[in-house]
Order: sequence, then C-alpha cells, then structure tokens
Amino acid sequence: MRTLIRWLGSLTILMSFILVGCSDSGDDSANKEANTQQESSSSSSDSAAKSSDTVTWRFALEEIEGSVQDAYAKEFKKEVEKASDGSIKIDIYPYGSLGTSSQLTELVQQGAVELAFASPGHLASVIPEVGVFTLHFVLSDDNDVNKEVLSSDKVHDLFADRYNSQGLELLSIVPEGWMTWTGTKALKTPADFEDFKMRTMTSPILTESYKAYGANPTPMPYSEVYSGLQLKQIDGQVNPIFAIEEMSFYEVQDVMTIAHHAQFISTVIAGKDWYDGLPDDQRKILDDARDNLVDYIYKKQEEFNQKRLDKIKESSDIKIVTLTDEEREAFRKASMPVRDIYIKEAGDRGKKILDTITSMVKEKEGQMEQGE
Ligand code: 6CS
Repeated sequence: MRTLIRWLGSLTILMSFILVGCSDSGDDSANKEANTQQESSSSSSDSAAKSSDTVTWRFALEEIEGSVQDAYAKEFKKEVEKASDGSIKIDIYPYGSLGTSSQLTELVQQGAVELAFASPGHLASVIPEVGVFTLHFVLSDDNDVNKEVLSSDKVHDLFADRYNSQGLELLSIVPEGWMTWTGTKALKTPADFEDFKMRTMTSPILTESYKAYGANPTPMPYSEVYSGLQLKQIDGQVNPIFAIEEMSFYEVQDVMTIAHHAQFISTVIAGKDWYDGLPDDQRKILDDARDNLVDYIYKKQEEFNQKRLDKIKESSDIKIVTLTDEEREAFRKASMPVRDIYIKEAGDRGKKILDTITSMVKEKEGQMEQGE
C-alpha cells in the first residue's frame, strides 16, 4: 500500500511525459494521431472505412488491479480483442501507473489515453451535473432498479452533451456497490458526524453532503487516504467495501457503518475526437462491448463486495454496524437540502437530471413491485 503511494507521484510524472511526450512538437493533431493510431494506417478521415491494421487503445483506471474497474477493463479487453480478431489491442493502466482521477480525465482530454474511468466524485468539479450521483438517497435500495435506470438511453442522453462540451464521450455509467463509512467510531446519527474529519473525493458538491451532517469534509486523492487515516489527519472515509478491503483502509479504522445512503458510481469515458474519428467497424466493436458489459459488471461488483466483506471479517476485528430504517431516515432528512445546493451549482439542467432520475427510480420501483 505504502509502496503504491510512493510510486504514484513519480510514475505519474514519468508516464505522463511518455504518453504525451510527442505533443511538444507543436503539431498537436498529428501527435494525437501518432499516439492513438501508433500501429495503424487508418486515420480519422477514413471513419466510414473498415480498418484492417492493428491499433492499441489505452484504458486508464482509477483503481488498482483486482478492483471492480480492473474486472471491467479486463472483460472489455477480452470482448474487443476477440470481436476484432486481435486487430484492436487494449492496454490497461491500473491506478498508480498514470495519475489521480482528475489527471486521468485530463489525459483523455489531451488524447494521451483513449479510454478511462471518471468517477463523478471527482469529475463533478469539471461537469457539475454529474454531481447528482454523489447526492444521498437518490437511487433505489434495489440495485435491479438502478441498473435499469442507469443503463437507459434516457439517462445517458441527459449527460452526453455535458461530457462532449469537455471533449469527452460518455460510454457507460457503472455502479460499483454501496458506499460504506469507516471511522474511528460508529456513525449512527448525523450528530455522530459533528466535526468528524471525513475524507471525500474532490468535487465540491460531494463535500456539501457531509457538511449537511455537520462533518468536516476533507477532500483528497485516493492514494493519500491510507496514510491520512494512519496519521490521523482524517477520522474516516467512505468507499464501497471492495475498495475498503483492497486499499487496506479497514486495517486503520475501528468501525464500518453501512447506511446504504448512496451507490459508488463511476463513468467510462473516451476522448470525443478519438471516438468520433474511429472507423465504423471499430466504433461498433466498442459500443457492443460496452453494452454487453452492463449485466457482467452489476453481477461482478455484487460478488466482489460480498467476498471482500467476508475477507474483512475474517482478517480483522473491525466492528460492523448496519443502520436501521429509522436511523437511515434521519440521514435522508438531513441530506435533502443538499439537493438545492446541487441545483444551484448545476442549474436548470441539473434540476432536470435530478427530477428525471428520481421519477424514473420511483416508476421502476413501482413496476418491480408489481412484477412487471
Ligand atoms: O475514493 C476514491 O477516490 C476512489 N474510490 C473508488 C472506489 N474508485 C475510484 C475513486 O477515485
């Protein structure tokens, strides 16, 4: 863990230079082409043509090997390489080899990597509308409902042009499991958060959710959380259980509180120019793999979170507290004013997004109850 943190700083700088190195010549578009189509003779002007030579797509992760994002990328690689008969090769860069989440988004914008994960908890600093996924008690307690809503074209289309305006293509919205609080104590009521130094991801709208509980939110990159907890710079953090296990946060915390207040959501992004310039056959392979992965990743994240919870229980004596419905209700109430702050930040479009998602969730829950 500590090795990962130490390496991150130096590797980030080194790899960023290697990946974008060519772009210092001044001819940015030519260098992008050189970067993204290194081994290919096809170019973006051939977009309708069928490509035949080998190309490499680089896929950067916000998480380490063995994570949900890693499982997604490996399955994506398998599908794409098979469907293209090996003419498209996927290189996966796990967290620690390139940079922080925000830096990965920048690398996609620069054309230095083609594909990446971008979690709203960080990305909302750039696209405020995605901050909706950091609000509490918006999605359903039933993940089958969330799957239907989040993978729908309707929800994708709400965000598509916001990503485009940042030079990005939104490919998929991927849930990774219930956010779970860890801390130096149990967090059973909003009062327990009073002055509690809670590490959050870096977007301002996310910090508002914890201010609403009276906490002292402390944004920091993922790679600094373990040492922050160990050195008592922060009292707690929030992440899905698989991450709490693989990043070893449970080793330096006393209590895990399960409130089911929000899902951890990430998004898969590509560079817009790169995506638009893909030959039709390659774009179809990418889109098909993305569509096929919806069921796969829902099942995988559930399996990962369950198995890692068992592992935490076996290998530590961390206390695990699950909130009752009444206890959750107090948090739900306290979280409601944050929706107004979100709407202020994300404007009319944000309001439309929030209203659409909440009404779709309600509608799907109704349909599921009636067995439709
Ligand atoms: O807490 C974070 O910053 C990170 N957590 C996860 C589970 N994935 C990526 C994200 O950057």
